[in-house]
Amino acid sequence: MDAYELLTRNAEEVVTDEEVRDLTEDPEGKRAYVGYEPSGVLHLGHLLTANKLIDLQEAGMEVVILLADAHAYLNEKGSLEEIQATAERMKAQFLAYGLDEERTEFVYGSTFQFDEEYTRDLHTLEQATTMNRAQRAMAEIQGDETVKVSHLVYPLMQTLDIEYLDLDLAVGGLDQRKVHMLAREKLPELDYEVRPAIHTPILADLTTGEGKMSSSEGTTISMEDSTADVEEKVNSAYCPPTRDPEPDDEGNERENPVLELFEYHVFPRFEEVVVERPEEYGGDLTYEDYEPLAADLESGELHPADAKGTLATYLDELIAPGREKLRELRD
Ligand code: NAL
Repeated sequence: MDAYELLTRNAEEVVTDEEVRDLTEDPEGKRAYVGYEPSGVLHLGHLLTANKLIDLQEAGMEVVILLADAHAYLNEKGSLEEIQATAERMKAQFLAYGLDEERTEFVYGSTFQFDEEYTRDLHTLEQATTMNRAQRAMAEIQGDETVKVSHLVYPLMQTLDIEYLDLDLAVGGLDQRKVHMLAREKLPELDYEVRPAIHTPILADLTTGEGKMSSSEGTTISMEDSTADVEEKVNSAYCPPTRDPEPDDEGNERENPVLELFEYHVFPRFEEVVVERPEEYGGDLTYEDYEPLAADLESGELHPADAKGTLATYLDELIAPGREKLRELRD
């Protein structure tokens, strides 16, 4: 796979394609970043962007993971000390998941975000941005609770971080796109450069196929889950024999979350997927790509129950090293 393909596969959006193409001319040593508000346990949402980071490292890029402790504080996730303790556990799980230690740098936001020059730039950015614009940039990240001033400062700091970490590429889930668009518009006003961005999709809830998979509501899978937990969650997943399920009775859009997990979590990390079946049910099926598997589910060749059993096995293998790490940290 060439660098352009590695950077863009499974991405929902690339801003802009031309800028990302330029980057892939010579990716060796270029720096991509992703930021996370620290949380104690990684779940499939974190791991989707982590898969993209692994792609970038394979293409020769360096990855900077911003442990966004000050951002988590602004977003009311606890005291700064609590948040930092959580971040250390997060770091260990990322490495266990398969990020290349040589090509991964972890940075705490608070190590540079309280510096004088940064603070001055932040105030300049505050002058340059309307409250309405900042609020819209934050809407997808913060949800619809009461908006505090801290929630408006948050996207401005995320904008400045792109400059202060000296990065060539921003990576994030599609929920970060409005912040990245704000950054593209505002950084030049401070005479800083514009950076391209790659956005990964937001996957649907496992049980309903609706809305977005998250740890706070609905069902996701985390590094804390046992093998039995993974099996149980995947077995109760919504999995009609189609890629495009009909909307539900209230008109809510639905996805097939089992197929999404194969596409975005399993195939990028395994050379092949084997569905084990007894001879009387047709014997084992082997897939090297997502498309034939999805086609077999649609045609009836692959039964949803077999798809689920196989998915559970592969997801369990992906989270096993992180689960082990968490256990070690606890003992
Ligand atoms: C991501 C987050 C916070 C600050 C960042 C700064 C620079 C680059 C990426 C960053 C976390 C992200 C979230 N907003 O919703 O988890």
